[in-house]
Amino acid sequence: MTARFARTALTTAIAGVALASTSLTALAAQTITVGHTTSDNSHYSVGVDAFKKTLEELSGGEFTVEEHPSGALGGERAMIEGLQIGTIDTVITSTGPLGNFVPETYVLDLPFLFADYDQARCVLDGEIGQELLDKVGQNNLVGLAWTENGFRHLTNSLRDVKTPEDASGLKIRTMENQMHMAAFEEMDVHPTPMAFPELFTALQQGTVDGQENPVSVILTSNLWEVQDHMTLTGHVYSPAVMLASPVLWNSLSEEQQGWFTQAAKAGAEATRAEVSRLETEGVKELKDKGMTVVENVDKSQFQDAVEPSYSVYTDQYGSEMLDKIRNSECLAGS
Ligand code: EAX
Repeated sequence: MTARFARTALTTAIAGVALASTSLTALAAQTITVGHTTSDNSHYSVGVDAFKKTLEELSGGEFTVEEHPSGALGGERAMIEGLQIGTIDTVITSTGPLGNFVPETYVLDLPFLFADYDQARCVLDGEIGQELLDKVGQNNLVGLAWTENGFRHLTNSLRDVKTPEDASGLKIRTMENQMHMAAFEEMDVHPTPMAFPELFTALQQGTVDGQENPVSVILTSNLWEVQDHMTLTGHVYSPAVMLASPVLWNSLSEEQQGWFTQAAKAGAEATRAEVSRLETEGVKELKDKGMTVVENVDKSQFQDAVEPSYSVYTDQYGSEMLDKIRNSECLAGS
């Protein structure tokens, strides 16, 4: 073999290896499923876009992300179960059904616990939020990051609700969450727990009179089509969390896990920005679509009405976590 021929052969071989490894990377790009119940123009979907972009960038294309919105993979409770057995990779869910899996998170579902977005975000981004994410991690789930659903407001098809008395007797769909149900029972409202994907039809068919959700959900899941009356009760902050399957998580290197956490945080940031935008702009849009919106609500009346529901929490779980939140710097001045 001449030296020249050998060099050419070597170059060809190197090129071949380079080509093979490029196509191997392309072949090996792992598709990560993300499930959520809201629509593909919701605040969660905005978060998925940021998650996808960040994860693809950080991993240099090693991972790609496929969104399954609108409850295509089931309701939130069913998706959480899917994570535990490894049939779904990641999920964005409200804390609605989460307490059934991680009871420590119920504290976040207490009505009127947070006065505004700043307080809630501050608690979730701090030590308490991390402690709760760690608890999630002890229950065959992985908590990637706290994200956001938003303050929940009451809607119904029958009448304007200005006071708790106006709400009395209404049949309201709630999430499958015992703290929310307890609060509504105190208001003499009949709570009907139901998975989100069943909600639109239930409202349409009059199985329930109303429901409660943040502005973004009411707007982007078209609930305004089947609900005429809205009251800005803001009766409870609805946290959301991005969860991963332990089956996925345990297959990742530490470096890869870091990419997922970072991407989930980027997703949460984008979601929060969208929630904030829609909190005001969305109300205007809902009015344009024909909803009557009771905006100036005497929240203290609603707060007084639901206050006894706190004992449902403290009787079962004590008051340590609740006191920790109330005494945290995030709530100073409220
Ligand atoms: O997480 O079930 C609900 O009402 C939730 O707010 C919704 O699915 C978004």
